[in-house]
Amino acid sequence: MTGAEALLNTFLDEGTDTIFGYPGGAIMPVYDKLYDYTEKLNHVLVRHEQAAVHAAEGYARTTGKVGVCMATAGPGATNFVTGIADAMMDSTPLVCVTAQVNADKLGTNFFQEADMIGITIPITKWSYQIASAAEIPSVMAQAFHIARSGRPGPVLVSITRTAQVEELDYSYNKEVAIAQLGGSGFEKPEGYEDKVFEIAQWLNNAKQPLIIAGHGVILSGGCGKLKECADRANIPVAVTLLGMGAIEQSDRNYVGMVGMHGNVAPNVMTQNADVLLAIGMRFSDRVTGEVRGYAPKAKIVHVDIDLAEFDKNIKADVALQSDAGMFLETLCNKLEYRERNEWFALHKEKSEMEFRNVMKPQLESSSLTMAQVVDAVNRCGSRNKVYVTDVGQNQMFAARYARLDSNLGWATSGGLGTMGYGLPAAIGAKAGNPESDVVLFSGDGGLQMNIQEFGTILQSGLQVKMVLMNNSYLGMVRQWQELFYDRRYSFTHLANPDFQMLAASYGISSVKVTAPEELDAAVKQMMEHDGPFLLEAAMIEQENVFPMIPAGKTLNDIIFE
Ligand SMILES: Cc1ncc(C[n+]2csc(CCOP(=O)(O)OP(=O)(O)O)c2C)c(N)n1
Repeated sequence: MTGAEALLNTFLDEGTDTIFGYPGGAIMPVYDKLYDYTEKLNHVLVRHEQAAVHAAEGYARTTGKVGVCMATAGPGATNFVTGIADAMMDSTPLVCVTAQVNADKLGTNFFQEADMIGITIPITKWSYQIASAAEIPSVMAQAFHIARSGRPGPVLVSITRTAQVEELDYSYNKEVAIAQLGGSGFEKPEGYEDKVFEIAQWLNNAKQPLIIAGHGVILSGGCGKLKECADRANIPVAVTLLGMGAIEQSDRNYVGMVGMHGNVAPNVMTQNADVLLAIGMRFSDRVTGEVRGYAPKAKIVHVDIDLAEFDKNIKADVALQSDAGMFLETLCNKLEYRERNEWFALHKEKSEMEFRNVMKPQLESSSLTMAQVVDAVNRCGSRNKVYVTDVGQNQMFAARYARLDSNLGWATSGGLGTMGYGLPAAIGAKAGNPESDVVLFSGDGGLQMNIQEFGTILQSGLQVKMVLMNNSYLGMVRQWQELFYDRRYSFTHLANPDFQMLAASYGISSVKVTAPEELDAAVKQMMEHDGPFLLEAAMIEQENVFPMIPAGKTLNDIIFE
């Protein structure tokens, strides 16, 4: 078969059911073969290559599988860059395939030649250029393995046109290909059990221990073990923005989300903990605030699969390289139950204070708030929901108020904070979860960053439920201008189109709400509608996300207004 056909067969051999992509000259041999594969492979035609990557991210994050996207050479390939960088920051397993000019034309500035290896080295786990068809099966097997193993991340495979049209004898021998990479995955090193025992002793002796669970817990499949550990030892568990879903929010040990716009209790508890166990998280600046004042009383235990994370932002007293799930499994039977009534009472006190001072006023406000919108969606419908957000205030309100149904029910752009992520990621999430209600929360700025993807919804028929929180501002930047730049609203007001007319032109039904009392009926209409739907919530312009830890301040410096 040809290299093009071989490439498609590697997708099938990897169990890929959906590819997000966009064709062009250099990748035409692959798209030509795809014409014969539509029964076996679902291809979602996006409207911009950046969206293909975000869609693959949304798919990966909400299915636990590797996301796959495909583009042509040159501008198609360079349009991937933001998405790839986003996936790298958020440890999202992707195989991104881009075409390249003929092998004998490499380096000649041939039409649509862009050096994707050079461009993507810093933002991929691995990147490789295939110059001959014979390499395709083994390189693709390696690509999928690298994307999903260890700390997951994006892999870029650039395939020359030559490799696509050449013939090869196809066989897919994954084990051999992976063995060629060397290494055997993560295995417990010497002394591992002793170190885990020592960590367990610290936790058992701690009066005020806190676990902070990050994305790594979800990626490693460690959520069940996390709950078991927390139950067994009676230790509160906080999550990061990307760790949302690692533990059920209704769990008695769950204390909320940490960080800049996190809940008060877990931030205060971080500052008062005597042992802080951070698992599968990287102490991002959005989590720690000013590092010099972070967790001043705590012995810090950092468990992560990526050695490079240790002592990068926060110096740990004990750092243990491990798969999060494997660590939790090893830890569990070493933990002992301790009463920690005062410690949990602190959580209760701070949560009630936050509810009284921030959440209740937002939920009961007479003008429409983002909190009310998220809350109304939570309350509607009985099917499993998957929440996807864009970036900005909408994202932080969603994070603060969304009630998740599963550990894969949440997709958001954390590390890179990429506006424009939401709409395509929701499309990918829906492609991967046809039985779930996929709900997007987006701002008016972020929606317009990839609004061309309405066309993808039109053509694919994917029933994404889109909630547009329209405040006619780049809200999060406006908030910072109000708080830290003397209310000089420099270029943050947006003159917006009529979003309902725009949606209608793509065959998307919609409703607009302007007052809290209209919300429930509109959300019900959206959820019950048999098709994609846009709910536009026209918000007040001045709404701010609180509590907040201003940039450069410590977790002690939470502001409420
Ligand atoms: C691609 C990109 N450009 C710029 C920013 C900086 N930025 C962060 S939040 C934000 C405002 C978002 O506004 P909007 O989408 O309307 O959402 P809101 O904050 O109002 O909910 C901006 C401009 C970004 N994160 N990503």
